[in-house]
Formats: sequence, C-alpha cells, structure tokens
Amino acid sequence: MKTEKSKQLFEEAKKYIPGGVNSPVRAFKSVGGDPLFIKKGLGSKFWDVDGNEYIDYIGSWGPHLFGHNPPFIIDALKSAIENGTSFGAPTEIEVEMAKLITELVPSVEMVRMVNSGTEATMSTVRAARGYTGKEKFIKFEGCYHGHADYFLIKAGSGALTLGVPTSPGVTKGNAADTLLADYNDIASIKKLISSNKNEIAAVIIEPIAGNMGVVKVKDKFIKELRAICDEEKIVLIFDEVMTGFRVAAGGAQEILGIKPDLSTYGKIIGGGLPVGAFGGKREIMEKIAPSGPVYQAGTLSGNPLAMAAGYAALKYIKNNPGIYNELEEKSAFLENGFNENLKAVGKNYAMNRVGSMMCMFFTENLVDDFKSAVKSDTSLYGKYFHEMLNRGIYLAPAQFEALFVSTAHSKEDLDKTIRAHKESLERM
Ligand code: HOZ
Repeated sequence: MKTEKSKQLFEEAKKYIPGGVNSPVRAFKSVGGDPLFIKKGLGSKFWDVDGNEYIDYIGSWGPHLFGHNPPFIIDALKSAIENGTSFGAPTEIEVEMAKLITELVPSVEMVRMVNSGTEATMSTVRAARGYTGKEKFIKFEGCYHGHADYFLIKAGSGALTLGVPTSPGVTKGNAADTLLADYNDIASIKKLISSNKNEIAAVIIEPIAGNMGVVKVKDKFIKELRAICDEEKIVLIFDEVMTGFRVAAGGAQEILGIKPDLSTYGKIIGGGLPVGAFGGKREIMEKIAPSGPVYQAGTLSGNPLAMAAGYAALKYIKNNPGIYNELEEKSAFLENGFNENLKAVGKNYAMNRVGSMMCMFFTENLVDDFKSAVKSDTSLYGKYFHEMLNRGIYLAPAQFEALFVSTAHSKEDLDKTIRAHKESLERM
C-alpha cells in the first residue's frame, strides 16, 4: 500500500498542529504507524490522498449513519448555502429541528442546539447544578463526555487510549466536584451518595458506552440508578452523543425503556457537520438563559448549514423507521461472521454489540465495565488494526472505540470485511 502523500502531509502537519492532528485518536498513536489523510468519501467507502480505497467503519466517529455524502443531505446543504452561512439570529429551521427532536425523543421536551458534544455535556451539568443548587456530580470510570476539565477524570476514548485518562491542566479545584463511580455497579453509586448527602446535582452516564469500547448498562443497574436519582433529587443525564439516533430513533433510552432528565446529542444530529444539542425536562430546560438564569450561548449555535444537514438526517430517520432493522441485520451478520472466524482460529475474544455499534476486545473475559475493558491486549489490537487496514478495512485506530455500521454498507462490503477479519486473525 502506497502512503507517501499521507506521510508527507503528516510531517508537514506536525510542524503546525499539535501531534499533526486536530483530535488525538486520529494520530494512530495507540496502534502505531502514521495516520492516513483522507481525500473523499462516498457511501460505505473513503479514499486517502494516495488513492487507496477503504471500507469505512468509523463513519467520522459516528455521524455517518447513512454512509458518506448521502444525496438527501447534500441537497439540503446546497439549498441552505444559497441563503447564507450564518446569521447569528433565529431561523425557521431551528424551530423545525427542535420540534423534530422532541417528537423523536419523548423525554426531550425542550432542546438547545450547540456546536459539539462537549458543549452539550458541559451545559447539562451546568443546568443540573443551576436547577438543583448542588455542586457535585457523578461520572463513571471509562465514560467519556468530551473534554471539559471536570470530565477529564478517568475518562475514556482518546484520554484512555493515550494513557492520560486524567489530564494535566485539570486543577484540583476543578476535579473536586467530580465523583467517580464504577459502571454497572450500583453499590458504588450508593456509597458516593451516602457520603455526599444532598450535595450531588447530577449523574452523567453513557447508557451504552462507546468510549471504553462498546459496553451496555445492565437493565437492573439502570433501573436502580433511575430510582435512586428520583429519591435523591439528582438529575440523571444520559450522554447520547454517540447512541442518539444510532441505536434507535429514540436512542439508548428507547432501548432501555428509561427516561433520563436530560440528554446530550451530537454526531448524527449534525448530518456530518459540527453540531451538539442538549435537552430534556421542561422545568430544567427553562432554567437556561434567556428564559432562566443558567447562562449558555454560542455564535454559531443553530447554524443554518448544520441545521439543514442535521434536519435532513433526522427527517430521513423519521420517514424511514425500517433503517434500524436494516442496521441490526447488517450488524448481526458482521458480528456472526466475526464470531465464526474467532471459533475457527480458536479464540474467544469478547464481542460486544448494540445495534450498529460493535467492539471486539482482545480479551477472552466478559467485558461489562471499565476494569474488564482495560484487560484487552491493546498491542494485539494494533496488529489487528494494521492487518485490516492493509486489506482495505478502516477501523477505529484505538481499541477503546466503537465500530459503526451504516445503511450504506453492502453485503459485498460485509463479506469482504469478514474475509479480511479471518485472514487478519490467522496472521496474528
Ligand atoms: N471523540 C472521538 C472518539 N470517541 C474522536 C473524535 C475524532 O478524533 O474525530
């Protein structure tokens, strides 16, 4: 595989951009080698600057539910751009977008658009603090909620993969109000609540974690968590940046049958453009400025291009509910193929999947929390990643991430991927 142009660009990039990338996981640091620079994408595939073709399973880390450049999103963008790129004043499509989100997700009675998942999660914690008058909040080890200071404590995703789950630059003061619980362990929650009585504003969780690999909450755990939050007047926040509109139109909360008080979104709701959103119970959301005192703002919030792309994506989801069956079938086919291959090579690696989010962990133990996830052999993942890449399959360049299947993946793509998986395992 020729990668000269990517290599040259990376050398140049490193002179001007920290680590040569605008987001750490992209740099291939945890799998070794140099990142590929991508030139264009279409459907299930993208091409790098050297002309190599890949079947893409990161889909821009989640947004591309329909693959790259679906015509209905491109058309929406083309007509929106004719009218202008940003006004900093309200537009009609923001109202349409908010209505559509509240229609698709019953727990979201009001919604505020922002520009990224990080902004969304930051704003929910502020809203919960403003609403409850309490300051502390609980997050779970291995869950990632973007890069606001007080979230970068035992965080997942790039923070975990690059060995800095607790980031320098986060002050003691900033970390002091973040309490850490163990995923899927209700006893750890009870302990924190009893030692911080009436001090906890919120619990934030990825109900289907995608940033320590894919790990789902247990039904009993999440039901108990909901009940405890109600009893203690703690705001329950579901971080659905990854799972929102991906695992079901109503996200993880639809699958789990649990209504959080607040939810956060990103990725799919931007149709590939930079967008985030947070929403939930009216009485909490009305605390947000200007209807309430909790300040939150943004020059490009509700940007007309981002709204046009995101609205087109959500409208497509609303009008085509069958896509979730299609995604389930495709993803189950891939998972079964992977499992058959594992049997054939005598391995029993943990395979976690919820709908079109999947992860193969290089450990034979059950993975149901952070501690079991980090038992994975990340150097083996690195080898596997490169074997797959050499066969034209682009996976997340890190073990603790998700593989995303899109509606654009064809039977041929999936067959090719399963064959590549077998050959890769055989060579390891
Ligand atoms: N936060 C993303 C992984 N969970 C990475 C985003 C990116 O590098 O584009």
